[in-house]
Amino acid sequence: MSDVSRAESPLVLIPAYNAGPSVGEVVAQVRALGLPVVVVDDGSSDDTGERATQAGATVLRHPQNRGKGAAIQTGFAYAMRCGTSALITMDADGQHDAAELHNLLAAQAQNPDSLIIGVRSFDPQVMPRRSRIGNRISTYWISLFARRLHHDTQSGFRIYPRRLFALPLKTRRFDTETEILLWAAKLGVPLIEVPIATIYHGGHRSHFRNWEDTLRVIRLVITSPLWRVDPESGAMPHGMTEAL
Ligand SMILES: Nc1nc2c(ncn2[C@@H]2O[C@H](COP(=O)(O)OP(=O)(O)OP(=O)(O)O)[C@@H](O)[C@H]2O)c(=O)[nH]1
Ligand SMILES: [Mg+2]
Repeated sequence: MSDVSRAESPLVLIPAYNAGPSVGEVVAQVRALGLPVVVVDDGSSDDTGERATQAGATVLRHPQNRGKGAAIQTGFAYAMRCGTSALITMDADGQHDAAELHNLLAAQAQNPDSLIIGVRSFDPQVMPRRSRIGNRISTYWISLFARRLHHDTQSGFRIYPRRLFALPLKTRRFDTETEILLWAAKLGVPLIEVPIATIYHGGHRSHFRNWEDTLRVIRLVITSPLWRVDPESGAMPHGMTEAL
């Protein structure tokens, strides 16, 4: 039995959209560590759902594509129903190495109420230019607005503590992971960063739409100072903590 399967088992969530060629392998690697996996198949037109099921995941399906953030929120709702104390997210395209789950889980075991983020290197040797520029700019500005230092704000390899499962999120696409970072900072949820490998496969295909998704993130970040947390109770707006 591996160290991971002996640890308290959080749930692994893999948001997936047309990830048929890679999702089965990702699920199989995580299942081999003894962790439960849920894949949110976000209206894929390929065999993403079938491949994930065959590899041992529970598959939740959106009939139409709603975005990575919407899939993460479906995962949060599922995690709350399961009573899971923490939710791990990994990408479906093989850019996260399941073997590194040990490191993230070790950090989470020592800091169970923290947000754990796998941080990639932005070294030109390992990250393509386009991604490097976007990642550097977003990490700088999001750190400024979050008022704490982040080293990789776009990484999807994370562990979310239960406190973040019911945020009043307004976004649905690639901006959701930023919205969660900003809320975590506002709520004082500690941030722990863990180095991970930077993996770009040959023939890499991104769903990130440069202009559209970047503009969404900018709009979100510049409005974030207006979001309010009740200073007395530390509660989130809309009574969201009652659901926890
Ligand atoms: N559920 C869902 N998942 C998505 C969607 N778009 C992307 N994803 C998943 O989100 C993960 C990251 O998407 P990518 O397109 O690789 O974006 P990225 O990793 O941020 O960008 P790159 O650095 O270019 O790879 C992958 O696991 C995708 O399957 C979507 O519309 N819905
Ligand atoms: Mg990717």
